[in-house]
Amino acid sequence: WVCVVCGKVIMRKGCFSTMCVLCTVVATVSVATLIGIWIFQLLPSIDPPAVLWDSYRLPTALLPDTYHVSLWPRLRPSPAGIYVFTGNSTVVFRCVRETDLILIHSYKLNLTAEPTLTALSGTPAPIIHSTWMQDTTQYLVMQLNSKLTAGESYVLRTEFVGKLGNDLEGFYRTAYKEGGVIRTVVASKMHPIHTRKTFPCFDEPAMKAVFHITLHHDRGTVALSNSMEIRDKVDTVVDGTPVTITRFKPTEYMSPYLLSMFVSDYTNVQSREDTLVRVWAPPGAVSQGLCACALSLTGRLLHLLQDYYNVTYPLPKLDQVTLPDVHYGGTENWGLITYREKRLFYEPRISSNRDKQSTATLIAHDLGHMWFGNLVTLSWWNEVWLSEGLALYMSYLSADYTEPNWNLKDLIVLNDIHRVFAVDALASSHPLSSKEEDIMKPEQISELFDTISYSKVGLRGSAHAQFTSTYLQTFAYKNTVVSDLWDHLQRAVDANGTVRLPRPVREIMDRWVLQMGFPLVTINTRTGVVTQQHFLLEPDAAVETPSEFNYEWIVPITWMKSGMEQKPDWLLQRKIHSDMKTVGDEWVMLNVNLTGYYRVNYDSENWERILEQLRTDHQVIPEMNRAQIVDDAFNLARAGIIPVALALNTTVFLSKETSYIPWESALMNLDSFYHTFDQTDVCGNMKKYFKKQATPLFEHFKAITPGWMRVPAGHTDQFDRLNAFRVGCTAEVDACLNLTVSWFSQWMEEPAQNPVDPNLRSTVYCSAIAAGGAKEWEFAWRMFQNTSVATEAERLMSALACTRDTQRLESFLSFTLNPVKIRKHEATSVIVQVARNKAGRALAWNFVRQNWKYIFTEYGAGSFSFAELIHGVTQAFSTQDQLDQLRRFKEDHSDIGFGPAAWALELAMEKTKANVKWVTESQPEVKEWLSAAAGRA
Ligand SMILES: *[C@@H]1O[C@H](CO)[C@@H](O)[C@H](O)[C@H]1NC(C)=O
Ligand SMILES: *[C@@H]1O[C@H](CO)[C@@H](O)[C@H](O)[C@H]1NC(C)=O
Ligand SMILES: *[C@@H]1O[C@H](CO)[C@@H](O)[C@H](O)[C@H]1NC(C)=O
Ligand SMILES: *[C@@H]1O[C@H](CO)[C@@H](O)[C@H](O)[C@H]1NC(C)=O
Ligand SMILES: *[C@@H]1O[C@H](CO)[C@@H](O)[C@H](O)[C@H]1NC(C)=O
Ligand SMILES: *[C@H]1O[C@@H](CO)[C@H](O)[C@@H](O)[C@@H]1NC(C)=O
Ligand SMILES: [Zn+2]
Repeated sequence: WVCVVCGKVIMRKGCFSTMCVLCTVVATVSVATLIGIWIFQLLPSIDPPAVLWDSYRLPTALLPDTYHVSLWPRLRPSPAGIYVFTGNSTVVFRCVRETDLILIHSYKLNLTAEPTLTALSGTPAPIIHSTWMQDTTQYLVMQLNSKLTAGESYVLRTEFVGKLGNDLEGFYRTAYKEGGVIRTVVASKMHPIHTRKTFPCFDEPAMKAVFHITLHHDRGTVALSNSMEIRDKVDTVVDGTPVTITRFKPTEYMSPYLLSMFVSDYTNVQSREDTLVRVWAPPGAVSQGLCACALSLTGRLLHLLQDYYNVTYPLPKLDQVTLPDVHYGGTENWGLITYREKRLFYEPRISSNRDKQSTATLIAHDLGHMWFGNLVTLSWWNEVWLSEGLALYMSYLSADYTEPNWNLKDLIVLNDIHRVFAVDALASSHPLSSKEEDIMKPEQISELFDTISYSKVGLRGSAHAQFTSTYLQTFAYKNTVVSDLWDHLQRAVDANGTVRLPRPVREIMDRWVLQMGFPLVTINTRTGVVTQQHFLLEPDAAVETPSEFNYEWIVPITWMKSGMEQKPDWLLQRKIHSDMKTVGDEWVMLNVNLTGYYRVNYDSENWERILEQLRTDHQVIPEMNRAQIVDDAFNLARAGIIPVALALNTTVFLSKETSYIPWESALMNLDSFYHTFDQTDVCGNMKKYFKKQATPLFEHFKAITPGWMRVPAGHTDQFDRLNAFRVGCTAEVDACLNLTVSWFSQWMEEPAQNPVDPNLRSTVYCSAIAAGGAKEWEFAWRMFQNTSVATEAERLMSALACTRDTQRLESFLSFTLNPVKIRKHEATSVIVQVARNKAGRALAWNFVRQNWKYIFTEYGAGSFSFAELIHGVTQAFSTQDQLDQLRRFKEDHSDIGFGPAAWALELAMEKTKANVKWVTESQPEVKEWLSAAAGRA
């Protein structure tokens, strides 16, 4: 991120002026807030349980040192017809406080022998008097006949059998198809609390230990784990079954959730410098070269991160494997990262630029976790946003380094900040950090991760290598709490000498982290008075979360005046500041380049001056702020703070705008505006206005890329071109529609020769299918089933939802209940895509209502993102009737519940309520504005 005060950035060197520190700091928060949406279940305080095994947190009397774990996944069903794995585990733990009770996490495991306990020293150990499973808190409990001695170490051995399900959690099985043959793969996802489903363990992030893993697996398959395999693999026969036994070197000292195991017949591509890097995939994918891009990116990123942090990657190897079924992007297991395959594969002829960008940022994110998260781990899940935030910041920073022309640091505004703003402006939002005791139960921990899609989180800040490096070095192999980071930041500030912060770092940060939401800063240019207030999309909404800071923030104010002149920056520390010397006839603009996490409002004269500047020469205002002005205005209008006509006025300059970022921001706002109002009588004029604004952009790019045939060199220029095309087709510019139809029919005539530029494909497919009929749809469906390239499949799948034929949409929806047609992890996406189509909105909603029970009980959270589903399906709700339906939906299904979607449902109701109010109140004004605009056309 470009830090304003320091001007240029500065990839390697930190900058430590006051404002830069604040940039970092405030930026941390912005992500952070998004991550804060994980943390929603604020519970009444829990009474201390009467017995230890009723507590969701482990007692600290026993601390693990090492584990030896031996597992055997069985790829043929047991006589009872279920898939299982068998195993045994030995854990050495220290007793730090005497106790006659052993509590160790274990869930859904059946013991196949009595656990045995011995003392490491050889002296007699207490006898295990009784053993039972405590399912609510997920413990294996062992009551001893006498106490363990403080200072002694003990060895506990267990033997067990567990289910090798296809639920994508813990140790599980999945399959991929190649050359028409289905092959089984055994994978794992322990993060955040599934290690306990694999073997009994102290399953909390602060319970770090060294793990020695051994895997029994079918001959001819390859087994992988976090550390390097030991060379002398053994082929043997156990219980009449031929197997290979692979042992792995001891892992680093690490949290149990970072474990990973993988058994497959995959092959790999590899490179070796200091670290052996391998990318594993099905043999066909590897031989097609789909992993080459990931391999080369990984090598470069690993280098960069080690230099940047000045901390070596501690393992001798880094494996990355692709999985066909997962709904997350990647999981940062130390030394064995797993990815969703379509996010990792890259095929130059078929993948778009956006695919490449997403691969680079994803790898960078998970590599960033090798330090933030794996080497240094947050003590408890309530503060997990910090490692996510830092990993995210690093993902942009380092992806930006590998692809300097991509402008990634600016794109973060679109990708992340706007999304965070949207959620965090609701009264039902939540602070970033919750209290440790509020996140206790397994469901709560899972929910933290369920509502986020890792790729959506963003973090900005100025370069911060200096203090992150000392932070990492100080806390390597340890656990931290967030205040450790503030202390480090404070020390860095103090050590610099030239920097003076008006308040301690922690005091500034607490306001951003411990209270939800963000400020709206208002400047009155006539009086020079600057104020801040908690910004709420629905100002009358009751905010139930109290804040000890009274919703006051310490806000870094950056600003510019006409002619790009930049003034010294300062901190808004109170609700009111009455002395900003800006009075004059020139326009004033705050939050230059959106370095601060706040929205801005002005007095009407200043708004008018800014609009005038946009009309006459919009490029005087930085791109990022052109985007932000539109976004702020629409949100302020929704909150009833400014007239909706003013928000619409901020879109007038678009007819001259050709840059990607402002257009993308405007599109997001206009799109949601359009969907909110498309059930009213302003619809026709709105379409006309949009078409009028979009046509020049379409024509501009058509001209500079003769007939859309030339791909511009710059990354954002390519996005620009794509956007222009998309805008053109969305606005139904005839030239655009004709082009898509003709390309698509060319393709239908010669399916082996797809004439469409990969970057334009999503738009072309969607618009051709919308315009076409059964023939086009069937063709796309066939291509969808036949393609082996995941990104192409995804494009086709989205496009299938674009048809206007409601019967077809209905049957497409029903396919989501049949995993043979639509894989489980794609189901959410299909339903949401259908809901985005105006013709499918009601169908998708009915479908979710009717099938909720089935969806909820049949598809585990591992394959279905319930929160995303609710959010996606209700996004355009804006009528009283829809609000009533939402309420009824909540009542009707209270018996089975909503799991991780419960909060999404609350947000949906709040947002719908705000929409209803907005549409009702502003419709006449919108109508008048649009008919005047149509008149001007
Ligand atoms: C705003 O960001 C742009 C693009 O990153 C940069 O070129 C420009 O210098 C920045 N403006 C200021 C005032 O920092
Ligand atoms: C302190 O910060 C300034 C301004 O960012 C920087 O130029 C200087 O090198 C820093 N000094 C030290 C000792 O880190
Ligand atoms: C564990 O035991 C229960 C109860 O006997 C049984 O239903 C379940 O199938 C067993 N699980 C495994 C993986 O064997
Ligand atoms: C890297 O860290 C080492 C200590 O581990 C330190 O001596 C060295 O100065 C650091 N290098 C840089 C460039 O900060
Ligand atoms: C919007 O722009 C029109 C035309 O320039 C102007 O007449 C009107 O006052 C503006 N409305 C607001 C609320 O700014
Ligand atoms: C775990 O126990 C050892 C002996 O201590 C056996 O040699 C292993 O075969 C066994 N592992 C499994 C998976 O059963
Ligand atoms: Zn992450």
